[in-house]
Order: sequence, then C-alpha cells, then structure tokens
Amino acid sequence: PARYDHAAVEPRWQRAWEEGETFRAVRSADPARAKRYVLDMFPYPSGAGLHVGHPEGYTATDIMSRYFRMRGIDVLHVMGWDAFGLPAEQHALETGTHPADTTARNIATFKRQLKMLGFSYDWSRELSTTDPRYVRWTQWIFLQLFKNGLAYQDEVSVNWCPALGTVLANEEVIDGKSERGSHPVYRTPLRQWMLRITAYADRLAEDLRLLDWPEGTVAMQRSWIGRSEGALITFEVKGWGKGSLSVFTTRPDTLMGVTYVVLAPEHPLTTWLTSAESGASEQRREAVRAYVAAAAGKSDRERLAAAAREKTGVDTGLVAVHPITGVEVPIWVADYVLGGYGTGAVMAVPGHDERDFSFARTYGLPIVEVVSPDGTLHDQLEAAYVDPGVAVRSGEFDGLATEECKRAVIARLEALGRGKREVNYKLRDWVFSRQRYWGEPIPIYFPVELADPQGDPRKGAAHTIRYDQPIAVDEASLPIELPPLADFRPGNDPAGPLARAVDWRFFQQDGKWYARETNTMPQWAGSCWYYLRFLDPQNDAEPFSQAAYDAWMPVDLYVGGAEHGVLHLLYARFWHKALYDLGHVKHPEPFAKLVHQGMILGEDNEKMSKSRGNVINPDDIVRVHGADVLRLYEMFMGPLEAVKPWQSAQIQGVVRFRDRVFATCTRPLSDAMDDATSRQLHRTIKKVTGDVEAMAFNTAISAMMVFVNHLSSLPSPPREAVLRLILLVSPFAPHLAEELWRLTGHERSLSYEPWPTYDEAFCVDDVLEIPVQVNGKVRGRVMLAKAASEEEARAAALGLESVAALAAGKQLKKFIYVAGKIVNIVVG
Ligand code: ANZ
Repeated sequence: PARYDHAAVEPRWQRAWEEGETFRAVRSADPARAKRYVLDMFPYPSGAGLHVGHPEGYTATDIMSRYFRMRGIDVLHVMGWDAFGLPAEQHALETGTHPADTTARNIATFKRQLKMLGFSYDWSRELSTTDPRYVRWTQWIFLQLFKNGLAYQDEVSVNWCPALGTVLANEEVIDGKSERGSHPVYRTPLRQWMLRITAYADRLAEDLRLLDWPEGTVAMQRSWIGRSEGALITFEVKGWGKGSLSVFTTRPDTLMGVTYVVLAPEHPLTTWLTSAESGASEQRREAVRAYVAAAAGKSDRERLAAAAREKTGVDTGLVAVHPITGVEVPIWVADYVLGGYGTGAVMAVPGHDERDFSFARTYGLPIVEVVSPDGTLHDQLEAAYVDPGVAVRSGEFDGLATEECKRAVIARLEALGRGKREVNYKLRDWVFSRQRYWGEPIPIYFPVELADPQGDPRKGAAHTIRYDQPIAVDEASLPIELPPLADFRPGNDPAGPLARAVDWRFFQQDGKWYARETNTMPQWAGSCWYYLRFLDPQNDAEPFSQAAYDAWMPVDLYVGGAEHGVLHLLYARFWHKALYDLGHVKHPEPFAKLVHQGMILGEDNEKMSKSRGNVINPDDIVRVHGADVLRLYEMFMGPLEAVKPWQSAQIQGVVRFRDRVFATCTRPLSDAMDDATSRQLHRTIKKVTGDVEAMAFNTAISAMMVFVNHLSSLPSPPREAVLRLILLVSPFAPHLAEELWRLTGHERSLSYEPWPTYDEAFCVDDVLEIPVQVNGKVRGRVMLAKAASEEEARAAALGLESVAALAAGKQLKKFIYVAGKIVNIVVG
C-alpha cells in the first residue's frame, strides 16, 4: 500500500480549496436553512509569527465550521488582522522599519502559516484594521459616539507611561507597570478623549444573563463593572465656600455610627485646603500638601496595598455636620479613600468597616457599635463587625434589621433633603486617546487662534488650539489617514508624534486655521467591531449592509483566549450596545456563545517564551508531520478549555493514527458489513457527533482511534464503514480525508457531503433475552436490542433452529411481538 505523503497532499488540497472557492460563505435564500457565524479572535500579527497557541482555538472553530457545513448549515468563518497598536509599533521601533512595512510583512507570514494549516476560512473577506477602507468606518463609528455624547474630552488623571510615551487604560496597567513591556506608569492630569462606557454599566452587567459564556468570564466582567447599591449622603462642611460634601456608602444603616469623615487626596476640598484661600495655618496646609504629593506617586493598587498594611492620614481641622444628629465630626484626608470611586469621600464607621476601624485605632478616633448581631450591646469592639444585624445606639432606628434599617435611613434622609438611594459602579469611562503614531487618527479638529492673524502655525507662528471647541470631521471625507512620518517615535510632547506632522495637522478652511486632533485610538478600537465588518467587508457605502447583518448575526460561536475577559470583550459589547441604540444592529449582544481555549504550555509545564527557550514553532511540526497531525495533536492534548503542556512524545501516537486511517481506507474494501463492525460504526458516529457538538474533540478523536483499530484488524474493511469514517475524520484532518475521498472514487470535495447518521438501535447497550413461544410452548430464546423493531424480532425468532424446525412446511398463522417481553408464533 502507498505511503501517505503529507508534504505533497496537503498543499495540493489547499490549492484545490482556494481555486474552487470551496469555503466562500454564501447565505441561502431559504429562510428555513440554519446559519452559524463561527469566529476566532483575530490575531495581531507580531513579528514572532504564529505560535502553537493560535492553531488551538483556530482548529476548534475550523472543526465546528466544517461540521456545520456537512450538517447542511450555512457557515461564515473568517480571518483578519488586528494590526494597529503598541505591539506592532514597538516591533517597528526595535527593527527600525516603518510600522506599515512591518505590519505588511507580518501579515504575510501569518497568512502563509494559517493557509498551511488548511483552515476553511472565506479568505475573500480577509480584513486588516489598518486598511484605510476599514479605518474609515472605525472613525465613522467614533463620530457616531461623539455626536451622541458618548465620546468627550476630559482633563483626567491618567496612567502616563514615559517609556512607551503614551497614556494607558487602567486595564493595561498591572501593579504600576504597563501590561506590555512592564514599564513604570505614573499618574498625571492630561487632556484625553473618553468613551462613556459608564452609561452602559447597568446593561453591560444585566445582559450577561443573555450569554452562553464561561462562568469565570461572566463573573470577571461583573466584578469589573462592580455594581454597588447604597446611598449618597450629604454632610455640611463648616467654613468651606461650597458648603457640603457627599459620600457614597453601601451601609446607610450605619449612619448613626459615623465618627469622622475622610477625603481622598484628590478631593476638591482637599485641594482647596492646600490653598491660601482656605485660611488654614501654613503648617496645616503644608502637611496636607506633602501628604497629597506622596499619594500622587502611587497607583490606586499600590495605595490600597500600602493601606492594607498601615493606614496614614492628616487631620484637616475642618468639621462636618452629621445630617441627622447635627453632631460635628472631624474631617481627615487619607489615601485609603480613592479619588476615582464614589464621590472620593467616605463617612467613616469604624465599628463596622475594617479600614475605618484600623484608621480609628491608629489615630485614636472614637469607635461606636451601632449594629449588633443579636441586638445586645457590647462595651468594646475587638474588631469591626461587618455582618448584618440589628441597629443599636441608633435612636429612632433602634431594633431595625440591617436591610430594613437601610431603607428607613434613606427615607429619613430623603425627607430631610440630605440623601438618596444610589447605585455606584467601579467601571470608569474609557480613556480612549493614545499619544502614538500607529493607530487610527481621531477624526476631530479644533479652531486655531493666532496671535498674528497673518501667521502660519505650520511655520511656528504663536497660536492657541481651542480644544474646548471640537469639530467632527465631515463623514464624507473619512478616512483621515495617518500622515507619512519618518520619525514616528513617541516624544515627551503629550500631543503625540502626529503633532510633528505640521502640514497634516494644520489646515485652512474659509480663511481660518484649524488643527487636527493628534491623538490616535487605542488598539482596542479596531477589534470593537471587526465581527461586523466581516459581514460585508467590501462595502464602501456603509460599514455593513442590513441585509448582510440579517444574514449572519449574531456571532454564534466565538473562540479566543481568556486573557480578553474584560478588555476586548467588554469594549466590544459596549460599542455593540451603542450601535444598537443608534439603530445599526438588532441584537443587544454580539457574541452568543463564547469559549476560551486553554493555554498550551511548554514541555516543562512553563509558559512558552523565547527566554525560556521552550517555544514550539508550528512550521517545524507541519514540515515534519504535516498540518493534519498538528491539528489532530492539538485537539487530542486534552479538553479544549484546559491548560496543558506540549508533549512531543505524544505526537507519534497521532501520526500512527493518521497513517493507520490512510492504510486502512486504501486497502481492498468489501461490500458486506459484519454485525460487530456495524455496531461499532454506529456507536462511533454517535460518539463523534455528540462530542463535536459539545466541542469535546479529544474524546471524539479517541473514539475514532478505537474504531480504526477495529477496521484495520479486518482482512478487507467494509466500504460503507470506511466512507463514513473518512467523513467523520474530515473536520479534524481535512487534507487526509479529501485525499481518501478521492481515492475511494469521489470527484468533488467532501466539504458539503452530509454528515454520517447513525441508527440508535445499534448503539443501545442493553440487549434483552426474549423467550420465543411456538403454539403456546417456549421453544427457545433470542437476544434482542431493547429498541428492536417487530421486523428484527421476527427475523431473530424465525432464525432460531428450534423454531425453524417446527415451522418447516407449515403456515405461519400468527406472529406477535410484545416488545421487550415475548415472541408468540402460531403455526399450523
Ligand atoms: C460607610 C460604611 C460603613 C461603609 C460600613 C462600609 C461599611 P463597594 O462595595 O466597593 O462599593 N467607599 C466609598 N467610596 C470610597 C472611595 N472613594 N475609596 C475607598 N472607599 C470608599 O464599597 C462601598 C464602600 O466603600 C462605602 O460604604 C464606603 O464605606 C467605601 F459599615 O460607607 B462605606
């Protein structure tokens, strides 16, 4: 028998698919026909090329796509490039080439590698986020957000990363360092474009219910959004011009236990205190100023970590008036209160909040018990009692249980006009500007005021850019393309490198000068809506047509890494909801079902990395063993979602399986099928079908291995069994299967052959022993499947020698089969 030559076979089939446009996604006009939109998280084409983690998820979605096609379902399966952003630019900086050239080269490498793996993408829909035809619509969506109040500018305290020369989102900062590259990050105020994701906080949390997503990811998003119910309470401040400050609390029931109020170092009242206007002593102002300066050097995380060890703070000398009792309590500044959460001020209840308790202990502030587990009073608290209980020492609220007490306190505050119910979110608005070159320009410009009206700002004439008067670029003139820039490195100008492209930045219109926004969008922008562009990638009149939307949306299956749990997956949901409200999309959520593939570790059980020298290159595996082996191996390693180490030794088992399938299916075949084989065949079809539906690919492959072992033990395997095996194997090892399909006499690709079906009767495990009566007397017993039909029972019963002897030469007058119980035959 011929040996299987993957190096010849695989490229040949890849060419055949390409030339035959085998995987072009076509939506049938028949509304009864089902569709599946099967999407991978598209890669950013790094200089390192594909790593073995990529084909894991991509093989899984490819198996599903191929399976769905064989089930007669229309499939949209697509691939593209997330090619803007820091990684591409950093790589360009390291290698000294322009990001556009680097990106084009990297895309070419990725594409070659993906094609080499035989994925059934509709390549005619390929897109890159950097393509001006794509950028145009990314900018267009930004303008829709801007025109609807969802994009705005703000002077915000941002995470400034000098090494990267840009501002980073909170999500991109880990332990005070940049997520990419681990460079130090500092907080500083800067003009930024913001996206109002907080306007969607409630729906982003609420609609998680609609999704078939991994529990962990849903929980992560929920806690990232961080919804808290509580109250906003107002305290009068004595001697402050603004009069009062408000606090957010989740425990209004503890109001009667407030013994002081704490301000964040960033609170406006704190800032006022450091000014001469406050009238505070120079000494006190200096103390507050020093404390604020120290806090500014720390990230929120560091502040909370430090505060967990030891609380620090400064007494401001000001007092706040309790909204119900009128008692005066001191106001402190402390960095355990964060400027960016709630109102940046808290009412301190040391009896029932751990942070307040340790702060009160440190500074000798009073601790009062106002909630008791059972209503009895305790003289001294050894620790904060944080659980619910019964209100004590709370005057009119005494005796109320915690939940009831919250409502009563809020009602009282409302009556006094000093408080109300409030829902708060941890989620912050999204800092959307980047001071980098390699991103989508933000399509906004501003009026320029010149000191000398004849001056030319491109030549350095003194001018002021009116950032307070942003103007949307006319939609018809999109895209705003990046200017060619020889030096695209970040600098210390927070306006970013585009500010250096003065001929691009400044322009005249009706005799007036204007300046373009020089900030660019973050990498996340392009990936916020690429799944929509795949629907209609050649459309130059709109981002996608409604017909294309109706044909394919929503995404039925989305597969990608769990590391995108809160970044990309939250941002994309937000854009989708904004587009939903503006009438551009019809589903409240874009991704119905989400699956995360588990990380593939090195042989040493460590994360694969260049520095550890444990990286497996897919090119090497394909060269030696072929694409089908890589696909099969990655699916055979273990459950898709599991984290699992690469084990070169196990690849041999998969190679043997592939070669055995080839050898078995190319032997002389028989036209008859024995019972045992047919039983095994049906069971294998059932098992593989169920496993593919459940995306349990490793067990599906095991089942096929067992079946092939059986077939290979037969002198000439039944043709019927072999043909069905080829179809079963095809989503996993498509090149091998196509080759065998052709060798077994088929002309067309098997991509749209009906998926094999099975007969449940062959799959039932319990076989019953049934007595057979002839003319009222038991003459024998037959083994019958529980679900056996009357036909099968008759054939089995009449096949018994004892029965055949009695019936010989007589007329069969009656045949009765009581299913699972008895066969009754009357002859005469
Ligand atoms: C009084 C109180 C009494 C509180 C009590 C808790 C227990 P979550 O669930 O995270 O929303 N808080 C409010 N704003 C803060 C800020 N900017 N920085 C630090 N802490 C802040 O927590 C809300 C609670 O965290 C609020 O309820 C407030 O403390 C504190 F027995 O108010 B509580």
